Amino acid sequence: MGVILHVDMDAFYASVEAQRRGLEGEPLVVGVYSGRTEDSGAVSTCSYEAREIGIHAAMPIKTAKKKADNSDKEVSFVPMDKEYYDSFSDRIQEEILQERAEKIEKASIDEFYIELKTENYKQAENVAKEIQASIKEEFEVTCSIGVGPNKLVAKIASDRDKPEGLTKVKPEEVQEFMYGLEISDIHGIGDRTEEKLSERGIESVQELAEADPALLVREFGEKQGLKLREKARGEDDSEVEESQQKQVTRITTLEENSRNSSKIKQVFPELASDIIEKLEEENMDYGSVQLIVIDTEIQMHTRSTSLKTRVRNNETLKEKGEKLLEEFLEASNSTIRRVGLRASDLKKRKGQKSMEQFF
Ligand code: DGT
Ligand code: CA
Repeated sequence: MGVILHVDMDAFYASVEAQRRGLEGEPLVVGVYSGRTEDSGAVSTCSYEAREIGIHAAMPIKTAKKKADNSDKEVSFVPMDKEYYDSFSDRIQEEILQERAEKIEKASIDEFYIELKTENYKQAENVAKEIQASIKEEFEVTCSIGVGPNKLVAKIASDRDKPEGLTKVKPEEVQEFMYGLEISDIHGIGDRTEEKLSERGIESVQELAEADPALLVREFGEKQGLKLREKARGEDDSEVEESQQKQVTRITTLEENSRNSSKIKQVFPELASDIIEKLEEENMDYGSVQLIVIDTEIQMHTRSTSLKTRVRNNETLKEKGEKLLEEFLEASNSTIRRVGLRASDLKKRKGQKSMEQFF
């Protein structure tokens, strides 16, 4: 296995919103508003500048606003726009990370594991620096990266120095690195487990790494007991799993807001052929079609349908999209502002490549 990188975006939703609104370097809070009253809801995440005045994820918006009032800074509150962050994340993956990875796994909306071909840590560190610089230049947001011999160590390392950190742990440094942590720094060891360990006199990572396996097995069962000890030793043999569930989406804004299906459908041929072009490039077939509708209230609606077999064909995409549109308009009285199609449940086509790629 080559060296593993774990890339974790800094204050992700907040950084994306700051970039979008030209508010970089300022306190900004992304809220999930429940809509009951103007301020009901919770903080999804916030910029590091907002963290400095005591605001944090999951805090009620009301509390966050009080903190903002008590500081001398101007704090921006913006609503969460998950779809936008999703496509931002996909673009970072497609435009920056993919080409540098031997294998890549999207672990969450803002976290990626990358397996490199190289076994050389200096080279791996350079790739990490390059990724940080490119993301900053192309997308105007930052990330922290951990470099290590496996996913476990790389992930913990990416957390050590945030924002814009780069932490490298070579195989011969793993023990020292792990022993410098608290048990709670190790991902996947929860509060309950930590408590149980503490009851058994195991309070440090070193104590866990050197614990009697028989005792751990007795307490936590064979599988989990041994796993805990391995984690404390920084051992992890899990693979970087290339995600198969990719999708290709194209959305467009209508010339004018509409509920007229034959008018709306006019944009489908172009959306479909853009999607098919991308699938050609990737040599992939799709097994599911989605319609995406954004109404005049900026609400997003989706409808989807699965196919019996995977295909890569323009007509099916268009026809399924049209059918979903008819159904949507029948069931809803929204007026449509933007419309999109998505091909998902994708799979690489086996066998020969398309003629175009062949030549
Ligand atoms: P970081 O990694 O400490 O620099 O900060 P974030 O904001 O990137 O935090 P992370 O990596 O734990 O989560 C990634 C994104 O997931 C974050 O930007 C917003 C979202 N998120 C995290 N926690 C919550 C939460 O409690 N509620 C909601 N709605 N979203 C959350
Ligand atoms: Ca993050």
